Amino acid sequence: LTQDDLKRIAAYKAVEYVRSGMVVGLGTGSTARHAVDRIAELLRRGELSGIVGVPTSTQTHEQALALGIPLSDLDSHPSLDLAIDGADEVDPHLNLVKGRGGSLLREKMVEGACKKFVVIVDESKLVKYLGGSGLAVPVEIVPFCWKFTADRLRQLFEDAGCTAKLRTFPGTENPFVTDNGNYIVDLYFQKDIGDLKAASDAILRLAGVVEHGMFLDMATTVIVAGKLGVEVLNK
Ligand code: DER
Repeated sequence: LTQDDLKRIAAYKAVEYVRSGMVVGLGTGSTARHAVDRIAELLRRGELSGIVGVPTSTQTHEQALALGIPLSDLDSHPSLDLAIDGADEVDPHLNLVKGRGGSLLREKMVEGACKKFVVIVDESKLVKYLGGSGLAVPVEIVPFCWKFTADRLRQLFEDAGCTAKLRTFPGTENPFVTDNGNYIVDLYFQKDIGDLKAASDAILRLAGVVEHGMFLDMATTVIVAGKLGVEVLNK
């Protein structure tokens, strides 16, 4: 079983939660991609009908459009039945890090507006504490004086050995720009940042910050596909 097989297994399991007539948040990334494909397949086979998809990125919008999934948005559907999306990290309390694909703002808006948020991961995403994988916790910031904001973010977590790095397009010095025209600063921690709610509040208090990639107390179900099988974790 390759890692992509595990992603597909988790995604197909999540799509079992989709009922005909639902408004479904469509996630972004290599795992969520399989869920979007599966929903389209079941619509084609007539096993699902009347589904409306609300995409969490232009990337997912294009994928779903090409597959013929009827699409809408939060303005028309302020409350969704279900959202399915991947994650970069999952801690034991089902708190998440998301956003390494750069879509965290629209993901958090859509997934914050749904009754049920089903997260799909392969087992490599499970961590003891957020930031624990040594990979980034993304923060979406306005481009104006981004150095100032990046350094304020770094100072917030000085005692956790934080470094802040502007995300650039791979192999270039050009800043990555999100679907919303903003930049992303990736925060790297050497130690556990402890109280996640306090960390979230401190980040969001900085005027230059738009949103961060810690999804606290948002997932209702996490489906973990591993070599030994699939585990369904409920809040
Ligand atoms: O960038 C994102 O928020 C993605 O959903 C990410 O959290 C998971 O992407 P992956 O399924 O490609 O690992």
